[in-house]
Amino acid sequence: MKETRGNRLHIAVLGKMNVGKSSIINALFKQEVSIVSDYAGTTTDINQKAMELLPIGPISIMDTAGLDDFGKLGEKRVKKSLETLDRTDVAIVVFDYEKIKNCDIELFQILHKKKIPILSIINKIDIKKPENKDLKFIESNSNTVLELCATKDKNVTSKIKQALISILSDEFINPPSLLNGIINKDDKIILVIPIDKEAPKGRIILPQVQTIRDILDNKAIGIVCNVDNLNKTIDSLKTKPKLVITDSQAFREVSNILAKDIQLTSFSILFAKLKGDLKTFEMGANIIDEMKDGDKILICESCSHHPVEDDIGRVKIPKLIKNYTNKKILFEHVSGHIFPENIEKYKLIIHCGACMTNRREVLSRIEKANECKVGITNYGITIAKCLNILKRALEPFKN
Ligand SMILES: Nc1nc2c(ncn2[C@@H]2O[C@H](COP(=O)(O)OP(=O)(O)OP(=O)(O)O)[C@@H](O)[C@H]2O)c(=O)[nH]1
Ligand code: SF4
Ligand SMILES: [Mg+2]
Repeated sequence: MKETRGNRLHIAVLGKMNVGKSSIINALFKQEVSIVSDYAGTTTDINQKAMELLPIGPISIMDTAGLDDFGKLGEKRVKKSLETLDRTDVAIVVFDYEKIKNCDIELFQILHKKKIPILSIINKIDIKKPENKDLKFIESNSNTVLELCATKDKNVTSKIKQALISILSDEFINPPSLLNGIINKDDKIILVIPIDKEAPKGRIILPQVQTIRDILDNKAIGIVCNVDNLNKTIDSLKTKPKLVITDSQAFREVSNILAKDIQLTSFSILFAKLKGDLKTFEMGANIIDEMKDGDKILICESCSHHPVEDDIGRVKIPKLIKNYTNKKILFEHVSGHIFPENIEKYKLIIHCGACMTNRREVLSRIEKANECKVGITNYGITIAKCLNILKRALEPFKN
């Protein structure tokens, strides 16, 4: 789906001349977005580029002219740089070892007044750090501070993404709704909810409740059924449903029953989108194709629910992967807010649906996995992959 300019997270990169603003942008995207030179005043106009910054999503980055530019032309440039703040969602303020100037103090004042979250970056730490009192001043005025060397640091992208994830407002971290952009008013949506031994007595689980609420919020029509009466349900409709959402456990059966022209996905995949990032999770699931004997997979559960017989993370997923790959794969499990430091030893991390945690935590884990070059995916995507229906299950999100 094409994002409008208004939905993009707008990031302004500001600071004095020559501190390395353009170098940081180039290091963040690993490409030459902006011209860099040792001449103070290289960037003379706003350089605004629309980019994709996974797992955060579509962003618009604004490189600006230095705030200590001088002369008639310089003052005009400073004015233009500060005008970006009217459309800025988060500011990256760059410093090097040079002393704080009035323009830095004024910038912080404007940002505080506009309530714009601030990531301050102290650049060129390969040369030296600013004085302690300046460091303290920067820290006390920022939401978070990073120390970097834009020209040599290998992890600039990951460090900046982690920092952004930690300070962005919920509005940018959480997608507007579960089914946003997928369903429209009056669409018929069938929900397949098998009542098996894992289903809690007398109620339905949170992802299903949330999906029903989302269907109602979108003024669409929700129809709930079992796998056994899915065919009868479809036959009873005058027009075909826009989408069928099934519990992952019934994915194979539902996929076999449904005509190919009816879109199908699972609750778990909806939650992969809501709580994580579909593109990253799809790439992660495709790593299953490359698995070799002895490779390790970390199963990561966000809460320590009581493991039941046939538990999805401990029994079902390992079994599915074993059948799909025919390899001897080793599985380890963690639960709760624990996320191991040394994830490099894993070939893949499979995250649960994360219904009891927030997207910020999952995004932060995705970024840690990216940093260590370890694949990451989630339960629903893994199940669809191992049942050879991932392409179909992701189709509704690709329109
Ligand atoms: N040693 C060192 N040099 C750096 C670092 N980051 C940037 N530079 C150098 O600093 C100079 C200025 O970098 P730019 O990225 O053009 O700085 P800028 O803030 O965009 O500058 P203006 O556009 O002129 O305001 C260039 O020569 C860069 O190569 C760093 O971390 N360490
Ligand atoms: S947070 Fe994860 S482990 Fe806990 S119930 Fe939800 S999907 Fe299962
Ligand atoms: Mg520049």
